[in-house]
Order: sequence, then C-alpha cells, then structure tokens
Amino acid sequence: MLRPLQTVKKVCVLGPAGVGKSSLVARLLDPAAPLASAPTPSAVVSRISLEVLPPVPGFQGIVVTLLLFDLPAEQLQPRLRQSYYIGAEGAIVVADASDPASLGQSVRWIHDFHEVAGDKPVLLLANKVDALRDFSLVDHTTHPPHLRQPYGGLRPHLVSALTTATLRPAIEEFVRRIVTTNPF
Ligand SMILES: Nc1nc2c(ncn2[C@@H]2O[C@H](COP(=O)(O)OP(=O)(O)OP(=O)(O)O)[C@@H](O)[C@H]2O)c(=O)[nH]1
Ligand SMILES: [Mg+2]
Repeated sequence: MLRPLQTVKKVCVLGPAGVGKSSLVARLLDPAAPLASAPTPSAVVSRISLEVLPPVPGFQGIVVTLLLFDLPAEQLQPRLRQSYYIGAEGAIVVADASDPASLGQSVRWIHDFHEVAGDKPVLLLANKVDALRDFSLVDHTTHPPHLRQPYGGLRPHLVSALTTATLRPAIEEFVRRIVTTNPF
C-alpha cells in the first residue's frame, strides 16, 4: 500500500517590522488566533503540517512539516538574522500592502535571503489588504499599481492576517514549489 512521504522543511519569514509576519504565522497555526499585539523579541520557530500532492513516484502525496522561523527585523542584528537562513528551503517575504515603500524594500529582503541560502523558492506576501479602501480581492481593477507589479521577479500575493482565504492557497502553492525542487 502506498504511504505519504513525510518531510520537514525550514522556511524563514522575513520583512520589515510591523508588516504582520507573526500575525500571519499565528493565522496559519490557528484560524481563530488573535493578531500579534507586540513586536517579536527574538527568532520564534513554529511547526505546521500540510498535505500536498505533487507526483513523487512510489508515494501517495507528501506530508510537509514546515518549520517557520519568524525573524523580527529590528530585534536581530543582520549577521545573526542571516545565520538563520542557513539550511532554509525557502522564505516568505512579507510587506505591507498599504505601503508602497515596504513593497519596494522586499527586493532587498529577497536578495538578502538568496545571497545566503542560494536560489531557493521565495513567496512574496502583501499583507493587510483588509485595511485598503475601495479594494476588492476579486476585482483586479481596484488594486493600486504598486500591488500589480513584480518585485525581484515575484508578484505579491495579496493577503490579510485576519483570514486564511488567500493566505492558505498561497502557502500551499509555495510548499508545492519547495517539494518539487527537493521532495526529501
Ligand atoms: N488590519 C490588519 N492588521 C494587521 C494585519 N496583520 C498584522 N496586523 C497588525 O499589525 C501590527 C504588527 O503585526 P505583527 O504581526 O506583530 O508584525 P511583525 O511583522 O511580526 O512585526 P515585528 O515582530 O516587530 O517584526 C499588529 O498590531 C497587528 O495586529 C492584517 O492583516 N490586517
Ligand atoms: Mg513579529
């Protein structure tokens, strides 16, 4: 009988202070969790398991345990933060959807990660879309120009830490990319 392949992947969660990194991790762990209310004092590691179904011969799907390293921007020295990138299979770079400058900064975060971890998959999230006025997730014409363009070659996925609606599919697609690159 075929069994799922079990694998563990380290992923770093990066971005400027206050963009919602910890709140997004909390939402992934628990659909009812409150948003984070204080800056993260140091690196925090959370585990979350997801089932994905890429075609790996001899296995029935893959159960991926993500080790999410939530790395606060301001509380960690750059050198110390970069040391957490070692061994990571991917990164989630978070920006604030209402702040074009924070989207612009994401290019630096993507580059910073790739410099240490190599050419591993990166997911770019533009968070807090709930705070945008006259905005509809389904109607692209309501999206401001800074949310429609790529940064470091990546288009931002529009999410809110208040809901898993677009967050969960974005994470699942990202995890599929990671295991397609390296299933084991
Ligand atoms: N409206 C709204 N507020 C959010 C969202 N995500 C986070 N927040 C709020 O934004 C503030 C910062 O969120 P955090 O999750 O602590 O941000 P962080 O990126 O982890 O910040 P550091 O740990 O300081 O690097 C908090 O007051 C959250 O409640 C969101 O999607 N929508
Ligand atoms: Mg935090």
